[in-house]
Amino acid sequence: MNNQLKEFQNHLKNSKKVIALVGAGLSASSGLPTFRGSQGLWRNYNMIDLATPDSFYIDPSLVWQFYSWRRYLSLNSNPNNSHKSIIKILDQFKKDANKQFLIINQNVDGLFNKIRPNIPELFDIHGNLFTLKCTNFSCNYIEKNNFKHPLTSALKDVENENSNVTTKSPNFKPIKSIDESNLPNCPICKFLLRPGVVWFGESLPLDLITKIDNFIEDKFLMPDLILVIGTSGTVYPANSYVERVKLKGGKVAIFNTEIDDNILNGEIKNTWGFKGDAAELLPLALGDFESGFG
Ligand code: BV8
Ligand code: ZN
Repeated sequence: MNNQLKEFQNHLKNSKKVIALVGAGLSASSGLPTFRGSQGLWRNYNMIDLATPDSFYIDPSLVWQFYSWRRYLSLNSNPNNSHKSIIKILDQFKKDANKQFLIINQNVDGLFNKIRPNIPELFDIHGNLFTLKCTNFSCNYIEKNNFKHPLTSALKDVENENSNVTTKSPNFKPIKSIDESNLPNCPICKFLLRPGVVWFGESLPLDLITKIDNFIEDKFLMPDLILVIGTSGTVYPANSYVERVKLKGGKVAIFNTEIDDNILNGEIKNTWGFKGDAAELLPLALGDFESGFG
């Protein structure tokens, strides 16, 4: 780890444009389940199957109970040292007008916002659990930072049911069927509200996509480095940014509990790999940035 670390820190110190691409592994140490591996289950459902417009259309009661549980977990979790390390580095970069730092956040848990509510350099590309949107096409009601729990009394005992459910094992207790009138609905048009997250098959916020494209494709300042933290890299288009930074000559630093040996052994060009819990690794790898890594 140490010569890779020294090389990485040297490169970071001389970098002018850096992207941090973060995923569910960043919040794992805050107690939030990741999508893959054994934690990817909620009750007897694969979380990925629930995060689709079709699931919501077919069974809004089930999907709302899933998101109510995720809101409950996130409301009761705090950012960990990996979130704090990333914000610290961002603040260091912001002190230098010739430097740029961008956080591409795949997580919807709002944990960065618990450190600081509005961070212009933080792009929540998959939305946020605490944003609510109306499902009525002709109504554009949207509510941000709704931290109310439960959102309706029918959702109230979701957390009790689930608090004792380990996300590791399927839970065969029957899931309540809640009538749509008792699910969150729009204060303007009374239609059903949905979580303000991007589901599989839905496009990401176009304004963020455009800004990310411009950030990567800027001819005057190419990206020097992308930090790939706690993500399996399975979700498109988030996963495409790594290759795009490499094509621009940028280097890659992966922080993950699972890393291929060839990366760990330094066999992959322009790619460093640091294996372990991001909450422990990031303070080590980024901690002394301010002092220029001693
Ligand atoms: C789109 C919000 C087009 C909801 C999320 C076939 C092939 C390729 C692509 C596709 C395909 N079929 C469909 C697609 C596209 C699809 C996709 O990528 N599917 C995947 C599953 C194959 N993508 C989309 O649909 C996207 N939209 O393409 O639009 C379009 C254009 C125009 C018009 C219409 C459509 C939308 C994708 C967004 C989906 N929404 N989240 C919610 O959260 O409920 S994504 C969701 O899954 C999460 O937000 C997260 O981003 C993602 C999970 O990924 P990770 O974050 O990487 O988490 P994961 O659990 O996988 O991995 C955790 C990692 O952490 C692991 O590597 C683990 O080792 C590591 N780890 C664990 N603990 C730690 C750790 N590391 C460090 N420290 C630790 N302690
Ligand atoms: Zn409405």
